Amino acid sequence: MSKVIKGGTIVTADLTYKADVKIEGGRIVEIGPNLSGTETLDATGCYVMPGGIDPHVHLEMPFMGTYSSDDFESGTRAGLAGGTTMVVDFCLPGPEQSLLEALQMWDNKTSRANADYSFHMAITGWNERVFNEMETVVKDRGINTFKHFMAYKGALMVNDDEMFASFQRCAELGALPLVHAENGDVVASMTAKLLADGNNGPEAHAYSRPPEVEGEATNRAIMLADMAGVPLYVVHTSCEQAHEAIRRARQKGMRVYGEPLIQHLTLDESEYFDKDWDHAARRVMSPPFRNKQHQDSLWAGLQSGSLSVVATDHCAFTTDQKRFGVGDFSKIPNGTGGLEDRLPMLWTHGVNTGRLTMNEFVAVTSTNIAKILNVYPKKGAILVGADADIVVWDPKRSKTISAKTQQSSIDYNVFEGKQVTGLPRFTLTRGKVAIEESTVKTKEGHGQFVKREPFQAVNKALSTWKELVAPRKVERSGIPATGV
Ligand code: DUC
Ligand code: ZN
Ligand code: ZN
Ligand code: ZN
Repeated sequence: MSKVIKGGTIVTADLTYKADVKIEGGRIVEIGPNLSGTETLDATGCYVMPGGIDPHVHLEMPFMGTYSSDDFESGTRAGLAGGTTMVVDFCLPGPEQSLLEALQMWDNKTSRANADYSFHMAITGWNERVFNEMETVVKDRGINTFKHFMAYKGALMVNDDEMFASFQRCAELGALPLVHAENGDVVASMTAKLLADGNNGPEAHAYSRPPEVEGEATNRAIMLADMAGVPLYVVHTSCEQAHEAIRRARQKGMRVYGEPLIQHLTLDESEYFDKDWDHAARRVMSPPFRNKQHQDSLWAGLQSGSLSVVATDHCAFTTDQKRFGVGDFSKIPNGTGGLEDRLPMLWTHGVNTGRLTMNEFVAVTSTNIAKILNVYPKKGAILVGADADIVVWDPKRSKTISAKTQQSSIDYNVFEGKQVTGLPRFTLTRGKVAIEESTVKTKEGHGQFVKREPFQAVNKALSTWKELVAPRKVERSGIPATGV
């Protein structure tokens, strides 16, 4: 049994050319003109691209007194409907829970996944057991990324000493640390002040976490990563202050990667001033939406390459869940959806406007993150031997985004009413057609865990200042007596 994607134009992160793609056993086996196979998928007028990889999702996540509503079944189905063929979720150990116990819980959520997935492991506390288990997580479980929350004080947040220790451990293990960069102490104090002053609506959520708290934390994490001698990945980069810190670090030669979200690129803070409480609360996420200047900065970063990846932080809560926060914005579960809409929205607002080339689109939705996560070219590539995770993209297909027709299980969509042009004709997950135009053919349980090897030591080179300040032993005489 073989399939041939016929008559399309292949678009990868570096090339655009006409060729057919032949698939067997879930992998690409041949690329070239005039191929034939048992089954043909017509790609006339379409671009054949590596499926999207969303490295930042929270499916069925226990958070703020509830669980995010999309699980691995509906979440991966939503992804496939929008051309995304792999997701990476965050495994969050609870207080006192070991990393391996938490992983067991996360494994148990995935049996109905429709597409391939992987996990990042969160470091939510620091002790000898965590230190030891990190090695097992990397070497035995194939997880080479560790997430650190610099916010969510009293819950997920780690302090600087813990984060620095974990960064050093990542360096030893060939793992990549990730940070949610917001100054959690300052957010907590601003939240308390806003509530005490009677600012309890969803707009106050945005006031409680201004761009400065993100810029400060991003810069701090970068400096600590440099001291630890490890690269750094900054999730949901939403503002110029954070982007500026990342640009500066990269300019110095540091491997620091920034990840703007499709929501921050296309929606702004005016959403919080809608008179309707539900409208604003549904858009409460951290970091919050920013103004136009910050959006321009993020687009510029994608164009110039100072920002590397577009993700979603898909963390969907229903309107009823959002209403936990009526009268106290700090109780509104933080999170928005986006898995199904990331590629169509980025194509519409990036490629169709001329801000991004098609090749840049593939780079920031798939190939760059495949390389950063060390799964390239199994994922993120149209190459012989790669997994046939492919989106056949019809640049002429349009729709109006609506909760009524989405795959996500929630009752609204933050992009409701937005027109997109550029949609999948087919989405294939390891060679299986999961989406054919608007027909969903996903198969529960098809998704597999993707193991990710640790990085080579060569991926550690950062600035060299440590040599300049290496402790130097000084022999002294004449030490004054004390306590006399
Ligand atoms: N931000 C959100 O909005 N939701 C999940 C976690 C996060 O950091
Ligand atoms: Zn976060
Ligand atoms: Zn509204
Ligand atoms: Zn997140």
